[in-house]
Amino acid sequence: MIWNEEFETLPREALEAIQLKRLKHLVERVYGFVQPYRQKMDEAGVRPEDIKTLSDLAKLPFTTKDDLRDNYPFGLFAVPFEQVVRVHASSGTTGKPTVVGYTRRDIETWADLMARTLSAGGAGRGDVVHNAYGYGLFTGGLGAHYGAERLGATVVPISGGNTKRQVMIMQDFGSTVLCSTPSYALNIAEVMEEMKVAPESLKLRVGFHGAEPWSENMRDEIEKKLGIDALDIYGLSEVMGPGVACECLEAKKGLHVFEDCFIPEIIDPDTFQPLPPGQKGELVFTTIKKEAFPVIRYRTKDITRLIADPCPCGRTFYRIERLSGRTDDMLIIRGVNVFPSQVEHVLMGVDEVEPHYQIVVDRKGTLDVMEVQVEVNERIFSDEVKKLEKVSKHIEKEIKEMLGVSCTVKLVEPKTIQRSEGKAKRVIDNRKL
Ligand code: DLL
Repeated sequence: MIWNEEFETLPREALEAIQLKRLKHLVERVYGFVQPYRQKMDEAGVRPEDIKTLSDLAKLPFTTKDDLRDNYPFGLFAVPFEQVVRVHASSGTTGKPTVVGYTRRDIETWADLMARTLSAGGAGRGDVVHNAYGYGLFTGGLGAHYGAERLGATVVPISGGNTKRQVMIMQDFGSTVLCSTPSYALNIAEVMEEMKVAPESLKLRVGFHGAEPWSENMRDEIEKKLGIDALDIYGLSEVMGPGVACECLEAKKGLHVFEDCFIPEIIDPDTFQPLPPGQKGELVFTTIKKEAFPVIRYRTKDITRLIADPCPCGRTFYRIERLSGRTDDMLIIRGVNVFPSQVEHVLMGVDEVEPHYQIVVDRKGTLDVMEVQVEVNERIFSDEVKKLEKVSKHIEKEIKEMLGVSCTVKLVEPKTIQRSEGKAKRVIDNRKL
């Protein structure tokens, strides 16, 4: 079902006219109100009136996570602060998170985009939406929540964790729609098996899964084990949260980008030149409808390609192919974004260890596990085991507090972690998706 027929099936020409109008308005507003954007545009020698066609977008400077860090927490907001009714945050690259804001109208737009997303999988009034995305600063929980309410569906705001109870609630409440990360969907399926709950005894029909990389194999497994259609949904906090792009039930191939709100570009990550549909590169977004926290040419670091072919569902929005990796070293562990530099930041604050470390990620069953191996310094190496244990527990606690994800810390002997001969290999990711 198409939630917003008028916009989602716009002929290309009409869509591009709307995009251009919104883009011009955005650039003017941001140039006038947000000093760091003005400065970057001045440095690049481009003024709002230089944006005459959509291809002029390429004249504008990129925005990166570093810009967000440099203007932490609210320096890139584009409305007076009293108009901001909500903030969310995601992982920054070091100690501070990346903060984003929403006006009342942004929240409305977001709810509408999530209603479009859920509609694309056939959800609507009368559905019971089991929302297992985390509630809080993470955009997943509240994003899906507002979208489901906008549809007129019944939301169960269960958030993550306590999986046995989740299964019981899905059974008792007759949940028909599941919103969760793909790995958590598999976790639920596994717990159902343990509890001897057959998928047929649930009313689940469709799942909306995203926030982390997954594969067609994982889709098959989720669909088989839960007896549902599993759809890929994509988004990022800096651009909106979930509700940036979604698959449709008809094609289940590629995610429609809500192009009336976000202009996607694919760039070559080395030359920064825009690439045509079909070519793989880094995904870049300009938000043309957001008020509080618009971004211009935001480099997502996600790798995909644009699909311009028509889709059987009737939506005219271009699609992006399932995400196939990142150009940076960000990891997603149990749905939480983790930068090795954040781990390093924690380790630098601990006297007993050296800045030589490695992060080993694995998947045990359906759960991601992270081990941080770090060298202790000579001074404490010969200390008793008890003291070493205290150090590793302390680091585990610090990492949990800073990153919001648990890990085990393994202290290793001085000079045992392989030294780099160039770029240090900080991460060994053994997960097979
Ligand atoms: O993960 C928003 C979201 C919530 C999307 C719920 C979908 C469902 P962030 O925490 O800012 O926002 O993380 C954004 O997660 O740049 C991608 O690298 C990754 N990501 C999100 N969706 C997908 C997906 C939310 N479907 C980062 N496939 C993005 C692969 C995804 N990676």
